[in-house]
Amino acid sequence: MPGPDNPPLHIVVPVRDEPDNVERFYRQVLAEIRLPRRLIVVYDRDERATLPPLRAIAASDPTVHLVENAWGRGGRGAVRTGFAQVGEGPVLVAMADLSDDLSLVPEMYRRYLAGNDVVCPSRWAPGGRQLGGPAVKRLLSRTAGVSLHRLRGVPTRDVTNNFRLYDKALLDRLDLDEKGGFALAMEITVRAFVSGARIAELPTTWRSRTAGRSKFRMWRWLPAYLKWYLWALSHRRRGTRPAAARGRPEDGVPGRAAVR
Ligand SMILES: Nc1nc2c(ncn2[C@@H]2O[C@H](COP(=O)(O)OP(=O)(O)OP(=O)(O)O)[C@@H](O)[C@H]2O)c(=O)[nH]1
Ligand SMILES: [Mg+2]
Repeated sequence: MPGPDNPPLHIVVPVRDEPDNVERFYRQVLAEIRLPRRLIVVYDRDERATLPPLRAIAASDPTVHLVENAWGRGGRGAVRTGFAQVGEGPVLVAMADLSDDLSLVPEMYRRYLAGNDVVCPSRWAPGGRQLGGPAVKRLLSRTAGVSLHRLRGVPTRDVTNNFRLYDKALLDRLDLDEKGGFALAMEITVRAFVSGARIAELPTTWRSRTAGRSKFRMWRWLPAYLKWYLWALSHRRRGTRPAAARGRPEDGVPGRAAVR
Protein backbone atom coordinates (compact mmCIF):
# COMPACT_ATOMS: atom_id res chain seq x y z
CA MET A 1 0.00 0.00 0.00
CA PRO A 2 1.31 3.52 -0.76
CA GLY A 3 2.13 5.60 2.32
CA PRO A 4 4.55 8.31 3.42
CA ASP A 5 7.45 5.82 3.16
CA ASN A 6 6.59 4.75 -0.37
CA PRO A 7 4.76 7.53 -2.24
CA PRO A 8 3.24 6.41 -5.54
CA LEU A 9 5.47 6.84 -8.56
CA HIS A 10 3.77 8.73 -11.39
CA ILE A 11 5.10 7.57 -14.75
CA VAL A 12 4.52 10.06 -17.59
CA VAL A 13 4.82 8.54 -21.05
CA PRO A 14 4.38 10.67 -24.19
CA VAL A 15 3.25 8.60 -27.16
CA ARG A 16 2.93 9.37 -30.82
CA ASP A 17 2.45 6.69 -33.42
CA GLU A 18 3.82 3.80 -31.31
CA PRO A 19 1.38 0.94 -32.09
CA ASP A 20 4.18 -1.63 -32.18
CA ASN A 21 5.79 -0.55 -28.92
CA VAL A 22 3.15 0.24 -26.30
CA GLU A 23 2.27 -3.32 -25.31
CA ARG A 24 5.91 -4.31 -24.90
CA PHE A 25 6.54 -1.09 -23.01
CA TYR A 26 3.65 -1.84 -20.65
CA ARG A 27 4.95 -5.37 -20.03
CA GLN A 28 8.37 -3.92 -19.19
CA VAL A 29 6.74 -1.56 -16.68
CA LEU A 30 4.98 -4.51 -15.02
CA ALA A 31 8.16 -6.56 -14.91
CA GLU A 32 10.63 -3.88 -13.81
CA ILE A 33 8.69 -1.33 -11.75
CA ARG A 34 7.27 -3.21 -8.77
CA LEU A 35 6.39 -0.08 -6.85
CA PRO A 36 3.13 1.70 -6.09
CA ARG A 37 2.64 3.47 -9.40
CA ARG A 38 0.32 5.30 -11.80
CA LEU A 39 1.01 5.27 -15.51
CA ILE A 40 -0.05 8.46 -17.32
CA VAL A 41 0.09 8.00 -21.08
CA VAL A 42 -0.30 11.22 -23.06
CA TYR A 43 -1.39 11.05 -26.69
CA ASP A 44 -1.89 13.83 -29.23
CA ARG A 45 -5.28 15.06 -30.39
CA ASP A 46 -4.79 13.52 -33.85
CA GLU A 47 -3.37 10.19 -32.62
CA ARG A 48 -4.95 7.16 -34.28
CA ALA A 49 -2.84 4.01 -34.48
CA THR A 50 -1.71 3.81 -30.84
CA LEU A 51 -5.13 4.32 -29.27
CA PRO A 52 -6.61 0.80 -29.74
CA PRO A 53 -3.75 -1.03 -27.96
CA LEU A 54 -3.62 1.71 -25.30
CA ARG A 55 -7.36 1.45 -24.63
CA ALA A 56 -7.08 -2.31 -24.26
CA ILE A 57 -4.31 -1.88 -21.67
CA ALA A 58 -6.20 0.84 -19.76
CA ALA A 59 -9.38 -1.26 -19.71
CA SER A 60 -7.53 -4.07 -17.92
CA ASP A 61 -5.48 -1.96 -15.51
CA PRO A 62 -7.01 0.86 -13.42
CA THR A 63 -3.53 2.32 -12.69
CA VAL A 64 -3.16 3.23 -16.38
CA HIS A 65 -4.60 6.61 -17.38
CA LEU A 66 -4.89 7.87 -20.95
CA VAL A 67 -4.78 11.64 -21.26
CA GLU A 68 -5.05 13.86 -24.34
CA ASN A 69 -2.23 16.36 -24.86
CA ALA A 70 -3.51 19.73 -23.58
CA TRP A 71 -1.32 21.46 -26.19
CA GLY A 72 -2.89 19.45 -29.01
CA ARG A 73 0.33 17.86 -30.17
CA GLY A 74 4.08 17.77 -29.52
CA GLY A 75 6.32 15.94 -27.08
CA ARG A 76 6.89 18.92 -24.76
CA GLY A 77 3.18 19.58 -24.40
CA ALA A 78 2.57 15.87 -23.83
CA VAL A 79 5.09 15.67 -20.99
CA ARG A 80 3.79 18.90 -19.46
CA THR A 81 0.23 17.57 -19.69
CA GLY A 82 1.43 14.54 -17.75
CA PHE A 83 3.09 16.74 -15.11
CA ALA A 84 -0.19 18.63 -14.66
CA GLN A 85 -1.93 15.34 -13.74
CA VAL A 86 0.31 14.90 -10.70
CA GLY A 87 -0.29 16.59 -7.35
CA GLU A 88 2.94 15.79 -5.53
CA GLY A 89 5.68 13.20 -5.21
CA PRO A 90 8.01 11.50 -7.66
CA VAL A 91 7.36 11.84 -11.41
CA LEU A 92 9.21 9.62 -13.86
CA VAL A 93 9.34 10.51 -17.56
CA ALA A 94 9.92 7.46 -19.77
CA MET A 95 9.65 6.99 -23.51
CA ALA A 96 7.42 4.35 -25.08
CA ASP A 97 10.02 3.40 -27.70
CA LEU A 98 11.78 0.87 -25.38
CA SER A 99 15.02 2.88 -25.46
CA ASP A 100 15.13 3.47 -21.71
CA ASP A 101 16.35 0.81 -19.27
CA LEU A 102 13.43 0.54 -16.87
CA SER A 103 15.32 -1.86 -14.59
CA LEU A 104 16.98 1.28 -13.17
CA VAL A 105 13.70 2.74 -11.92
CA PRO A 106 13.62 1.11 -8.42
CA GLU A 107 17.10 2.54 -7.73
CA MET A 108 16.02 5.94 -9.11
CA TYR A 109 13.05 5.87 -6.73
CA ARG A 110 15.39 5.00 -3.85
CA ARG A 111 17.60 7.99 -4.71
CA TYR A 112 14.50 10.16 -4.74
CA LEU A 113 13.53 8.93 -1.26
CA ALA A 114 17.10 9.72 -0.14
CA GLY A 115 16.40 13.41 -0.85
CA ASN A 116 17.26 14.03 -4.50
CA ASP A 117 15.02 16.32 -6.56
CA VAL A 118 16.19 15.07 -9.96
CA VAL A 119 17.54 11.58 -10.67
CA CYS A 120 19.26 11.24 -14.03
CA PRO A 121 20.12 8.02 -15.81
CA SER A 122 23.24 8.94 -17.77
CA ARG A 123 24.68 7.49 -20.97
CA TRP A 124 27.82 9.54 -20.47
CA ALA A 125 28.66 8.59 -16.86
CA PRO A 126 31.34 5.91 -16.35
CA GLY A 127 29.57 2.61 -17.04
CA GLY A 128 26.86 4.21 -19.19
CA ARG A 129 26.51 3.83 -22.94
CA GLN A 130 24.38 4.39 -25.99
CA LEU A 131 23.74 1.62 -28.48
CA GLY A 132 22.78 2.88 -31.92
CA GLY A 133 21.21 6.21 -32.82
CA PRO A 134 22.55 9.00 -35.04
CA ALA A 135 26.24 9.78 -34.46
CA VAL A 136 25.78 13.57 -34.68
CA LYS A 137 23.04 13.59 -32.05
CA ARG A 138 25.16 11.45 -29.78
CA LEU A 139 28.18 13.73 -30.23
CA LEU A 140 26.21 16.91 -29.50
CA SER A 141 24.51 15.39 -26.45
CA ARG A 142 27.74 14.05 -25.03
CA THR A 143 29.69 17.26 -25.68
CA ALA A 144 27.01 19.44 -24.07
CA GLY A 145 26.58 17.18 -21.05
CA VAL A 146 30.23 16.45 -20.31
CA SER A 147 31.28 20.10 -20.80
CA LEU A 148 28.58 21.42 -18.44
CA HIS A 149 29.61 18.79 -15.91
CA ARG A 150 33.26 19.88 -16.11
CA LEU A 151 32.81 23.64 -16.49
CA ARG A 152 29.84 24.21 -14.21
CA GLY A 153 29.71 21.14 -11.99
CA VAL A 154 26.28 19.99 -13.17
CA PRO A 155 26.10 16.61 -11.38
CA THR A 156 24.92 14.69 -14.45
CA ARG A 157 26.91 14.35 -17.66
CA ASP A 158 23.70 13.60 -19.57
CA VAL A 159 21.66 16.81 -19.43
CA THR A 160 19.67 16.01 -22.58
CA ASN A 161 18.20 12.62 -21.63
CA ASN A 162 14.45 12.87 -21.03
CA PHE A 163 14.36 9.58 -19.06
CA ARG A 164 14.37 11.21 -15.61
CA LEU A 165 12.76 11.21 -12.22
CA TYR A 166 11.70 14.59 -10.82
CA ASP A 167 10.14 15.77 -7.60
CA LYS A 168 6.83 17.40 -8.50
CA ALA A 169 7.48 20.24 -6.01
CA LEU A 170 10.57 21.16 -8.05
CA LEU A 171 8.59 21.15 -11.31
CA ASP A 172 6.00 23.42 -9.68
CA ARG A 173 8.71 25.97 -8.85
CA LEU A 174 9.77 26.30 -12.53
CA ASP A 175 7.90 28.38 -15.08
CA LEU A 176 8.70 26.15 -18.07
CA ASP A 177 9.03 27.43 -21.63
CA GLU A 178 6.16 26.80 -24.03
CA LYS A 179 8.46 25.76 -26.89
CA GLY A 180 11.66 23.80 -27.38
CA GLY A 181 10.50 20.18 -27.80
CA PHE A 182 12.47 17.59 -25.89
CA ALA A 183 15.04 20.20 -24.76
CA LEU A 184 12.59 20.16 -21.83
CA ALA A 185 14.79 17.79 -19.79
CA MET A 186 17.81 20.04 -20.29
CA GLU A 187 15.80 23.13 -19.36
CA ILE A 188 14.53 21.52 -16.15
CA THR A 189 17.92 20.11 -15.20
CA VAL A 190 20.02 23.25 -15.61
CA ARG A 191 17.38 25.43 -13.95
CA ALA A 192 17.07 22.93 -11.10
CA PHE A 193 20.86 22.90 -10.73
CA VAL A 194 21.18 26.70 -10.61
CA SER A 195 18.32 26.91 -8.10
CA GLY A 196 20.21 24.58 -5.73
CA ALA A 197 18.23 21.38 -6.29
CA ARG A 198 19.81 18.04 -5.45
CA ILE A 199 20.64 16.03 -8.55
CA ALA A 200 21.85 12.43 -8.73
CA GLU A 201 23.30 10.51 -11.67
CA LEU A 202 23.24 6.78 -12.44
CA PRO A 203 24.88 5.11 -15.44
CA THR A 204 22.46 3.69 -17.97
CA THR A 205 22.41 1.95 -21.32
CA TRP A 206 20.20 3.55 -23.99
CA ARG A 207 19.18 1.44 -26.98
CA SER A 208 17.96 2.80 -30.28
CA ARG A 209 14.35 1.88 -31.03
CA THR A 210 13.74 -1.28 -33.09
CA ALA A 211 10.13 -0.47 -34.08
CA GLY A 212 8.46 2.73 -35.19
CA ARG A 213 10.01 5.96 -36.37
CA SER A 214 11.94 8.58 -34.41
CA LYS A 215 10.09 11.88 -34.06
CA PHE A 216 13.16 13.69 -32.77
CA ARG A 217 13.64 17.02 -34.62
CA MET A 218 17.24 17.86 -33.85
CA TRP A 219 17.68 20.87 -36.15
CA ARG A 220 14.35 22.34 -35.11
CA TRP A 221 15.11 22.08 -31.39
CA LEU A 222 18.82 22.88 -31.56
CA PRO A 223 18.24 26.59 -30.76
CA ALA A 224 16.47 25.57 -27.53
CA TYR A 225 19.33 23.26 -26.54
CA LEU A 226 21.80 26.05 -27.32
CA LYS A 227 19.76 28.54 -25.31
CA TRP A 228 19.85 26.37 -22.19
CA TYR A 229 23.51 25.47 -22.71
CA LEU A 230 24.50 29.15 -22.78
CA TRP A 231 22.15 29.92 -19.91
CA ALA A 232 23.83 27.23 -17.79
CA LEU A 233 27.28 28.59 -18.65
CA SER A 234 26.30 32.10 -17.60
CA HIS A 235 24.51 31.31 -14.31
CA ARG A 236 26.02 30.31 -11.00
CA ARG A 237 24.45 27.85 -8.61
CA ARG A 238 22.81 29.50 -5.62
CA GLY A 239 23.90 27.13 -2.83
CA THR A 240 22.30 23.74 -2.20
CA ARG A 241 18.76 23.33 -0.93
CA PRO A 242 18.35 21.30 2.25
CA ALA A 243 17.48 17.67 1.50
CA ALA A 244 13.74 17.08 1.64
CA ALA A 245 12.55 14.49 4.17
CA ARG A 246 11.02 11.72 2.11
CA GLY A 247 10.16 8.23 3.13
CA ARG A 248 12.40 6.63 5.73
CA PRO A 249 15.88 8.12 5.48
CA GLU A 250 18.70 5.61 5.51
CA ASP A 251 20.44 7.16 8.53
CA GLY A 252 17.15 7.51 10.43
CA VAL A 253 17.35 11.31 10.61
CA PRO A 254 14.42 12.90 8.77
CA GLY A 255 15.57 15.49 6.24
CA ARG A 256 19.21 14.49 6.50
CA ALA A 257 19.20 11.34 4.49
CA ALA A 258 22.45 10.33 2.83
CA VAL A 259 22.10 12.01 -0.56
CA ARG A 260 24.10 10.36 -3.29
N1 LIG B 1 2.32 12.88 -27.51
C1 LIG B 1 3.45 12.95 -28.22
N2 LIG B 1 4.45 12.08 -28.01
C2 LIG B 1 5.56 12.19 -28.75
C3 LIG B 1 5.74 13.17 -29.74
N3 LIG B 1 6.96 13.01 -30.32
C4 LIG B 1 7.52 11.94 -29.70
N4 LIG B 1 6.67 11.44 -28.78
C5 LIG B 1 6.90 10.29 -27.91
O1 LIG B 1 8.02 10.58 -27.10
C6 LIG B 1 8.88 9.46 -26.97
C7 LIG B 1 10.23 9.79 -27.56
O2 LIG B 1 10.11 10.07 -28.93
P1 LIG B 1 11.24 9.70 -29.99
O3 LIG B 1 10.70 10.02 -31.33
O4 LIG B 1 11.73 8.31 -29.77
O5 LIG B 1 12.35 10.74 -29.68
P2 LIG B 1 13.61 10.61 -28.74
O6 LIG B 1 13.47 9.42 -27.84
O7 LIG B 1 13.82 11.92 -28.08
O8 LIG B 1 14.78 10.44 -29.77
P3 LIG B 1 15.31 9.16 -30.53
O9 LIG B 1 14.79 7.94 -29.83
O10 LIG B 1 16.77 9.29 -30.47
O11 LIG B 1 14.80 9.32 -31.89
C8 LIG B 1 8.16 8.31 -27.64
O12 LIG B 1 7.38 7.62 -26.70
C9 LIG B 1 7.27 9.02 -28.66
O13 LIG B 1 6.15 8.27 -29.03
C10 LIG B 1 4.67 14.09 -29.97
O14 LIG B 1 4.74 14.98 -30.82
N5 LIG B 1 3.57 13.94 -29.19
MG1 LIG C 1 13.33 7.63 -28.67
